[in-house]
Amino acid sequence: MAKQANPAVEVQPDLFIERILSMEIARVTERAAVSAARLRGRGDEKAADQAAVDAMRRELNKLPISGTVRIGEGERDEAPMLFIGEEVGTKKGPLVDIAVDPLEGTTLCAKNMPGSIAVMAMAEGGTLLNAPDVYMDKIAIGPGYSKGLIDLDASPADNINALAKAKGVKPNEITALIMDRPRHAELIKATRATGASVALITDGDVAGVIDTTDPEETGIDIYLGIGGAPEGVLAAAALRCIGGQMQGRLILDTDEKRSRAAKMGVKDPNKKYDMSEMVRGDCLIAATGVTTGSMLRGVRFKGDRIFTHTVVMRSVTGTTRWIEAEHRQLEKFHL
Ligand code: VTB
Repeated sequence: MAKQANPAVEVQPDLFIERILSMEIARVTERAAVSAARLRGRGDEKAADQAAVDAMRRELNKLPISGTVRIGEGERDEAPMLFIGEEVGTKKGPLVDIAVDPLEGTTLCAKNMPGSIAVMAMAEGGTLLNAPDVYMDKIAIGPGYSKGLIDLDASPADNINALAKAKGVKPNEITALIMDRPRHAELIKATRATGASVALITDGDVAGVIDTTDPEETGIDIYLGIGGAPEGVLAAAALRCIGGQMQGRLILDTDEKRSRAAKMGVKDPNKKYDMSEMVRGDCLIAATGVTTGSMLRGVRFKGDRIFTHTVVMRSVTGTTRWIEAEHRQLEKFHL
């Protein structure tokens, strides 16, 4: 009788590891979120960020991967931990690129305002854009539209009108999410001039971009404007998993920034990146709520129990998992 194949060994080894990692990655963001959440509302952004970084690094180093941080806390000389280029993991596993923002929305956490998250992405080795910590001009919409419907170089009016037409609504039924910054005064004016509604956020544009993928739930149709480049790459990873369109351009407006970017392999400082160029391979992304936001509930502490809310997305299958976890406060597990 022919020997029965063991399904576990039939799976391509890399894919198999990646499936296991989709649970492990949740553990990493859960721990970072819990550590940051203990410092919610204390007015100390640095302390909250540091707590999240420490926890994320500790958990990352337990993962069976040979990881390299591509998007991290900063460049080596300014970030002692999770700096760009740092190697993480047990080094016994697949080569992967890592993008982290242990506390996205440090100000939101320090002020105990909605929407701070712990977030990280993992992609096949050598496939994540090596972006320096500069600004990025971004545009994003959710899934279901023809490719090229919106363009970073088109005017807000052209983009809003094209989106409204494709959605079958009037421009005044479109809502654009923009970060509330003086640099966006013209953009906000031009967007409102189309009749569209503008929703402003003070921080946290990874979640802001993700909001475009579920307009019925979030009320957001399009993301426009300038935020951090690292946050742009993380958002691109999420959209690679959920679907949608995104473009970004690094803002390299000084010689110093251009030379930093060049050292990281950016050949054309004016390049417009499609999301598939920011994240070129298969990826996984996880985010855990620190303070409650549009997408995730914040960490809740109840007696000796801790409750976390996490989303894990995987590009290979397009699966999105929502994980409600109940943890016990155990010091030996750093909880
Ligand atoms: C951006 C945005 C982030 O900080 O990096 C922003 O992408 C910094 O922009 O989501 P400013 O210099 O204008 O404050 C966040 O809002 C939070 O880290």
